[in-house]
This record gives sequence, C-alpha cells and structure tokens, in this order.
Amino acid sequence: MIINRQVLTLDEFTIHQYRNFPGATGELSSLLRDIGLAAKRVNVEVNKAGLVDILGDAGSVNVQGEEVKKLDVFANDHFTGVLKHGISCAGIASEELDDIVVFDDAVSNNSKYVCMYDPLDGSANIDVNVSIGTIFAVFRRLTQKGSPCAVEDFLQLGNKMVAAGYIIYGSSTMLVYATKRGVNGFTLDPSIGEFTLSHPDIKCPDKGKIYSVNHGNFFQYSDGVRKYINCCQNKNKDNGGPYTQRYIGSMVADVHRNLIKGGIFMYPGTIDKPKGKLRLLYECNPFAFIVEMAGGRATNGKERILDIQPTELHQRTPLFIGSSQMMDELERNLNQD
Ligand code: P6P
Repeated sequence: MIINRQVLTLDEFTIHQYRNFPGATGELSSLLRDIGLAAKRVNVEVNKAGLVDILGDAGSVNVQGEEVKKLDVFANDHFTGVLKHGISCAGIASEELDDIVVFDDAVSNNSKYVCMYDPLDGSANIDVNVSIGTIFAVFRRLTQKGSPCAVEDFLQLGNKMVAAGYIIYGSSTMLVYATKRGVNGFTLDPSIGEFTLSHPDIKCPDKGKIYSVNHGNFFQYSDGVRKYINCCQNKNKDNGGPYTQRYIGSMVADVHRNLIKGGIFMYPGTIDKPKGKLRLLYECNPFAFIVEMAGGRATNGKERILDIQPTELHQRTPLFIGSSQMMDELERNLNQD
C-alpha cells in the first residue's frame, strides 16, 4: 500500500510541528486537534441546518426525543466540551457566554493555555445557506499553573497570542490556523473524515481588487472612510481602481476570501455605534493575528488591533484588515479625517 505522505492530516501536521519545535510539550498540538474534532461535529449539524423542518426548530424536541438546540449553542457546547475534557486548556471565553468558564479540575488547572472563541459567527445566515464560521484565539495563561485560570488570562494584548484560527463551513469545510511559524489551511476530506493540508503557508497578497464594507452605513462613516470608499470606486491608474465590492455579511467568509485573493475588509465605527459591531477578543484579535502572520495588516483605524489593551471580554472595536498596500491606502485617507 502506498502511503501518500504529501497530504498531511491536521493531526499529522500538528504532531510534525511538535516534533520539530524544541521544547514543545505537545499541549498546543493537542489543543488544535481538539478544536478540529469539535469542528467536525459542528460541521455535521451545520450541513443539516437546511433540514430544520424535518429535524425541528431550536427549542423543540426531535424525533429521537432530544432537545433541538440553536446551532450556535450547539457549537458552543461542543467546543467547550472538547477543550474541557482535553489536556491543554484551563478555561474558555465565548461569544455565547457572559463570563469565562473556568474548568477547575486537576488536569485543566495544570494546562498551559486558555482559549476564546465565537463558536458560530454569522449564524443568522444559516437559514439562507450562507457560509458561516468559528473563530478562535489561544493564549498562554498568566496565572500560576496548578491553580484555576482567571479573567486576566483572557484580557491579554493580542500581540501575546500563541495561535489563532477559524473554521469556515462553506462549499467545503476548511480549518485555517496561524502560529508565529505561519498560516496553514486544511480542507475536510469527508472520505476519511480528516482535515487535510490543502493550503500550506498561506500569504495575503500585498494588494488586491476587493473591498468589503456594508454600504448601508455609508452616511454614518467618518469622512476618511467615505473618502477611501470613493477611492475604491473610482478609476485610478495608480491602484488599479475601481475595485470590486464583495460583502457577504459573514465575517469568516469575507475575511477568508480577502486573505486568499487579496483585499480589504472594513467594519468601521458609525455615528450610532462608534466602536462598531465586531468583538475584539474573539473576532478581531484572532483575524488580526492570522492576517498579520500571512503578511497583511489590521487596525482599528488608529492603532494596530493586536496592540489594543482589552478591558472587558465582549468589548467591540472598529476593524480594518487586509492587504498591506490597501491598508496603507486606507490610512492615507483616514489621516485626512
Ligand atoms: P452587518 C455576523 O452577524 C457578523 O457578526 C459578522 O460575521 C459580519 O461581518 C457582520 O456581523 C455583518 O454585520 O451589520 O454588516 O450585517
């Protein structure tokens, strides 16, 4: 039997990373495999979402007599469950939960990492079959190993992040994760039920021709943002304009496309919501880490996302993220604000 060593599974890849990283304990590899397992379980349910009439709506009881959960609650339960019963995570923070969950058992209290995530971002799009995703970030805990983790473990600067990633449940299901050693993408192969390395060493093109923003808020944006949007729409021999506007309304799908093809995604602050809509800890920070590791940039319009000191778990921030040259162009317009 010929073993194709070229197509590494996520498990093989993380173990390969562990074997080649002096001093690694294997806890991060184990945590990433745990996330991959939860992602496969969530993927099964997300792919059935269109059958809700058969399977029953959230809150109902299905034919097996089981309570049907909202998919984002289902996803949250699965990611929290695998991490709680793993060996690498002392606790989690989730978009679905007001407070952190401290696992507080002997193994978890001795674990090196904490994890925060949006278990199913864009879940409102499920009913219309638009791609949705899970977004996660991993930090080394600050509190003493052997004791329960605490909220300060979660309110760290994004530039202290150890790893970040996302799963996109779309035309195919992909898991993309970044460490300081690079960004790699794995596509779920249903024939073997494994994520397989399909996008090694992802780089964000320095420039692209896609800009992503909700035009419905145009007149609520700052002058600089409006100037940049006009710049994207105008013929311009210097930057290859006009650009194409692509906005799915599902952050994982929009940022994933722009990461691969080049482009810029913007969720600016508005008059009504100066901090914008997106959450710092488990949406903007992880994507800022991933895109920067791939060669792009991410700011709140004034400072690097990864340099923002968090003060609360669910705080929001404006977000501008994508190809480095497009971010430079944006900043030239914002600086005229
Ligand atoms: P709007 C989905 O609800 C989400 O949190 C992100 O995935 C997405 O980028 C954003 O909101 C879309 O928000 O206000 O443009 O509909």
